[in-house]
Amino acid sequence: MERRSIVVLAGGFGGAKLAHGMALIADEAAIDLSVIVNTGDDLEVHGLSVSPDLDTVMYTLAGLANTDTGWGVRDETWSASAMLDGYGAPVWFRLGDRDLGTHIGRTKLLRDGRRLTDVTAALTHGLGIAARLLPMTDERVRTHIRTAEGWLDFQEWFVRRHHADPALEVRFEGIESAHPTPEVAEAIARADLIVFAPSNPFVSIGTILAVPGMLTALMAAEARIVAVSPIVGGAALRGPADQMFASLGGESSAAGVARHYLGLHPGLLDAIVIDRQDASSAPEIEALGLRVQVAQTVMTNDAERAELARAIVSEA
Ligand code: FO1
Repeated sequence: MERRSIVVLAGGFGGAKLAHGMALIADEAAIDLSVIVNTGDDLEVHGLSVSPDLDTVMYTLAGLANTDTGWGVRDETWSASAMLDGYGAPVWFRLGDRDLGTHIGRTKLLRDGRRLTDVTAALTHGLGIAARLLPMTDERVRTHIRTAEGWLDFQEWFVRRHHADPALEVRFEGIESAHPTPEVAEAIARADLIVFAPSNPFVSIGTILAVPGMLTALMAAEARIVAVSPIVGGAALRGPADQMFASLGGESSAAGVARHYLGLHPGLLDAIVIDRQDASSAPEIEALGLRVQVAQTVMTNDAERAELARAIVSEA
């Protein structure tokens, strides 16, 4: 079988699960997998560079993910955090002891002048991951959310305030100076299929698409582009995507997701995968000019991750 290049655009939780499904079928389906990951959630904590979405995808692909929290490493301990708390350092953004090793390693390599892309390659190599994990850009981009209280850093809004404040506006600080990396541009150009993971359309996939040149690269690609709806039965499986449709505009539904992406660029998508629960909205989405595939998009175990990946790869 000829090998196929699959490119997945991903945020954290949903993106990691789908990327893992692709990795599970990589041998049987002869897939070379590249995952382009949102870095707008990145932050500095205790002087360390933390890349939450890259790490969620990385730990998931390495079989190290903490499935209780949905972020961080499994079998985690919290001794360093307890010490920091004792020193009066803010610990609302919790870094476990094992996770700290990643951030120390990343920060050292970045301070040595290496690009985030190369640092990520070194970390994934260290964990024995076969897929290519590609930060969307090597430049610093930081997502900010405007609320009734004013502008908040992404993690301040998401973690510290539990994304309870309605998001009134989103901005990506630094995005004007960002570029897709050569590795990202090359992966998109030679892809056989490009997949938008069931991640947040505003602050995960939306951040990646906001990198100047990204939409142009995607539109120029020969590959078909397929989105997986992160909205099932009108609600986000996890996180604030549904609330964000309500406060930023649009409809929290599979059709709303399709309209959102087509609103960024007409013709951006060729197809959308929606959950069985939303099967009745297929005609409405087909009327937008998209092919619709109905599948089980809720992934509760490895078999369901692999099954969804197989369904998506059939779109190539
Ligand atoms: N999410 C939380 O809800 N609470 C935390 O304390 C927290 C710490 C954390 C540390 C490292 C990391 O890689 C992720 C972490 N996350 C935490 C998850 C993360 O902030 C969000 O889930 C993503 O940014 C949204 O995709």
